[in-house]
Amino acid sequence: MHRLTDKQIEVFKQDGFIFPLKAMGTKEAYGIRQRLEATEAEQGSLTGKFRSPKNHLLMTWLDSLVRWPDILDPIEQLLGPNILCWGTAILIKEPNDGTYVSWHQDLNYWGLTPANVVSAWLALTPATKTSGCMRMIKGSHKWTNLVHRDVNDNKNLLSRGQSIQKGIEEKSATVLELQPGEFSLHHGNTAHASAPNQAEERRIGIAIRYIATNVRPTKGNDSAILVRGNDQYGNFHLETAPLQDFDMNAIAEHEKIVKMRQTLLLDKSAIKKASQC
Ligand SMILES: O=C(O)CCC(=O)C(=O)O
Repeated sequence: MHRLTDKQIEVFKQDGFIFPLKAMGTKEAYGIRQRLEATEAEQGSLTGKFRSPKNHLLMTWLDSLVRWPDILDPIEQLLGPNILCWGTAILIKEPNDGTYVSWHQDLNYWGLTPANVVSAWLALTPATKTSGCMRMIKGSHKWTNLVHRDVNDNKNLLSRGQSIQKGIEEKSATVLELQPGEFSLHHGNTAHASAPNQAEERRIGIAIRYIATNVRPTKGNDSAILVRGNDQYGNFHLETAPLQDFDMNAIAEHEKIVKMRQTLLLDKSAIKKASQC
């Protein structure tokens, strides 16, 4: 069990993020990368047709990852014993493909309140300054009313190109470098971004969105999967885990849930892809 120290919890409260934490060894991370790449080989690009915030409903290896004890234990220290996973994002930047993530706060558009929301971002390949790892602004989780604007750009991995308009001092950003098997945790209001991958290898990360069961959806009916404890609130439709990769029931569950999410997060004009981040 990897418990956070009191100091680490304090750093999270002050800064709005913490890294690097260890989920697994490099061999195990490589094993997960192989499962991911086998899925890509069988099903097609996970950033194209199968880009989805609910891939954990289709892939058993991803379902295991959202329940990974060495990730959930620190999450429990931050969110309490009853935890839902609201979404996952498979975030791949190919070498020199130019894709990036603009500065944003997740909760600006996720439609969740209160802000008991923490993302774990697990590296499956080295996430370095060169490969386009995340950058974050310390203390920005306490900022409110930051104006975001949707900026249309196909290279932006965000669904609507949501971007903070002003107030970010790039120079003050912390660079969250991670080795395979390591992860970071960030609060739902922490301002973050990432630059294109200029390394020779793919940059592969998996983001897992955790919420406490007392969180409520503010934009209509929403869904999540219980990963620890009990759900005493019933604020979310509870999703069903896949029994096998891409089996018929899993595909049907995924389709139903993704439709619900798309209508929640995207403007009708912007339904070009399901939102991941
Ligand atoms: O993978 C990235 O570079 C950015 C991911 C992100 O914005 C997130 O996990 O909230």
